[in-house]
Amino acid sequence: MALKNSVTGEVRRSYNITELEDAARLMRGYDLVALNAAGSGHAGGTLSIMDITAALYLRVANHDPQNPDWADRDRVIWSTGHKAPSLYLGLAFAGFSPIEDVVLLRKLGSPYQGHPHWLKLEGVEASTGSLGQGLSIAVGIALAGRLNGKNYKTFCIMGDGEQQEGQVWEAAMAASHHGLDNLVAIVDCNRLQIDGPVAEVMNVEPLEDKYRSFGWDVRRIDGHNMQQVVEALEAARDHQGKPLVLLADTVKGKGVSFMENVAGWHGKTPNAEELKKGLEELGVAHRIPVEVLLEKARNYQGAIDRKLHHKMPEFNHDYWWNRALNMKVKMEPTRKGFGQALAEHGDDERVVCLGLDISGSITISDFYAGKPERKNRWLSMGIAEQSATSVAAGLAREGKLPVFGTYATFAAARNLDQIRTSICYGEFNVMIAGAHGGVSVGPDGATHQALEDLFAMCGLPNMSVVVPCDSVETRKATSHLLLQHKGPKYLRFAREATPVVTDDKTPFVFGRANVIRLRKPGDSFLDAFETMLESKYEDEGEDLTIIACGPMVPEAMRAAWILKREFGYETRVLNMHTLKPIDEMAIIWAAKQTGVILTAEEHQIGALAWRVSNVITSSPVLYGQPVITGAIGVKDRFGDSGAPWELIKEFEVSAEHIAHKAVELVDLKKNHRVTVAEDLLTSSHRCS
Ligand SMILES: Cc1ncc(C[n+]2csc(CCOP(=O)(O)OP(=O)(O)O)c2C)c(N)n1
Repeated sequence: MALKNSVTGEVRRSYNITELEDAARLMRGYDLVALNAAGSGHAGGTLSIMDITAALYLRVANHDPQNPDWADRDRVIWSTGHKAPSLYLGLAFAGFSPIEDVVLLRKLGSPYQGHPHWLKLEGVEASTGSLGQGLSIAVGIALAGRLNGKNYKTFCIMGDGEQQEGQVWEAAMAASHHGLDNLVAIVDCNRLQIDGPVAEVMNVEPLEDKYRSFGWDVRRIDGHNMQQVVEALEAARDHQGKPLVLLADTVKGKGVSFMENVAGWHGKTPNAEELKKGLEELGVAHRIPVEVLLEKARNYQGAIDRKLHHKMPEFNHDYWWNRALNMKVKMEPTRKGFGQALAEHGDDERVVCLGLDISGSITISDFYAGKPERKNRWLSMGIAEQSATSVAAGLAREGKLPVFGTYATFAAARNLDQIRTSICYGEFNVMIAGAHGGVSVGPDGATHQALEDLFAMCGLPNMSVVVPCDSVETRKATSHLLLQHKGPKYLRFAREATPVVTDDKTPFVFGRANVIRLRKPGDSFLDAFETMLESKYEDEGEDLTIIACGPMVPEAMRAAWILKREFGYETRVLNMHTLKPIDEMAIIWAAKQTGVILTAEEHQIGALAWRVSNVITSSPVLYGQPVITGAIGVKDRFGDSGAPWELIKEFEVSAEHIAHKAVELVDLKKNHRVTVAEDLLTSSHRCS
């Protein structure tokens, strides 16, 4: 029985069915409060899994909150990482951590990341968030248990939509092949995923037959009948012979009437009114200190705000977006332009769009919105990025113009070999949308923040890579790549509302950079700048060049404003929207004419910086010419949960950071080049 003292073997606390039902109700209440305080997260699936969570953490699994690393403990792997709040509450109610701390969910630096990280919170067994990987981890842990002569059970919690990932079945095969009867899978069968009912997105049933044919024992249970849940889990603890899967029939949003069975509540959180109503319906309103919890969250947030404030380089004026009385700018999610272009060109019969269960959010569903006649060219693939990638290659082989997209990390990393071999090697006309790129995707945290995708995409022969700077440029880039450009193409854009800094008249030529110059600060940020093709630009003897791509272009423009107003420096901003093929001449001229090149990318430093450096160091025109370089970007670390604009500050990719670095570089050029270089030499000599 669970909650043991690992030293004495005594049971610390034993819950009966009524107590477990009560705990699950209360956990649901805390879940709603945490989601409300976070302002983002997953209500539906956290509520559907809560009864199983309570039974597992408070009664069935052997573990000791006083000794989280107890070698004999049962392991619980949350393959379905987006249900992290349920995991956190299971641990907290079991005594691993203070219950009230879960309200710090999804806040910057908090152990309660948007998706669980095993190094940040005791009791978390694995870092998950990319669906379909947990069962393989569980297989590994179960195999290790056997090798180490341990008797622990490994439980793995998955979603029913998640069953669409091929890796689940590779793991299922391995589990039975290795006879892992110390492994128990639990599938939260709530029958909904993001794009709608599982049966419509990509039918996974009959799951029972599938698992049986893979060599598993199978049991279907009512995932909300506590008696049945406990009995099934306890039997599972003693199960022998084969791996066992429990298919738990559940209701998404269980316990809150207006959330139950509504797909829209998958990734939504309750507002204050909905929270109040939800807590009342659960019958726990009087038992949860809501205000105290929310105050705790606000205090934590206050500390974050102060920390970030101190992290920001200071100038004489406040240049943050739309804070000054002038230089106003419109904000719009960059991803919108993608959907607009697909809607515009979707009548072309060659265009087919592949759905990967995140369609509304990345706007690919705009392709068929209000156009039922296009529905036959909307092909739902489910949560199966690897297969979809090769399906796209097959479609392209037959003359179609396939488009697919999802979070950039699942669109360009998980399926990398498929992109390489199925698409790039064959030079197929496939458009891949890496949506929600960069840290600014926000509170989902590191697993969902693509910061390496551009390395891989730029590294693939035949691949073209475009990183547009705003929603307007995203629309133009999508249109061009879709209909004019032949071959594999990767379009990377952000999730957040970002400044709109181009308009219909702004040139967009694939492979050709634009020069952006601050002319006259005024009411409109956009109108304060002049943008032209670099090939049409005449040198104006600027002090430096900032080369940027994606949402770093508006930041670079804002940096140019700071540099002009505070230091009188003139900046040439190069919008390098096409990363591959990169506009070499634009870089060479900028290096030659300004002598200072600073790159800015919302990515691990290098996708842009190293490509630019390569052009500079390998161009004979620049041999013997001093060029001072610097790079702004993420510095070899994983992302974090947090609000999008907080992360821009935390990861030091704001205009203020760009301007700060620029001053250092221009200073070197203007005054101290010799002294600083000598200092550097002397200090490296001392070190060696
Ligand atoms: C590899 C991967 N692709 C896409 C996503 C985005 N995503 C998060 S939750 C989800 C739907 C999951 O559906 P299901 O497994 O049924 O979970 P539930 O409905 O119970 O929340 C998707 C597509 C992801 N996290 N990982």
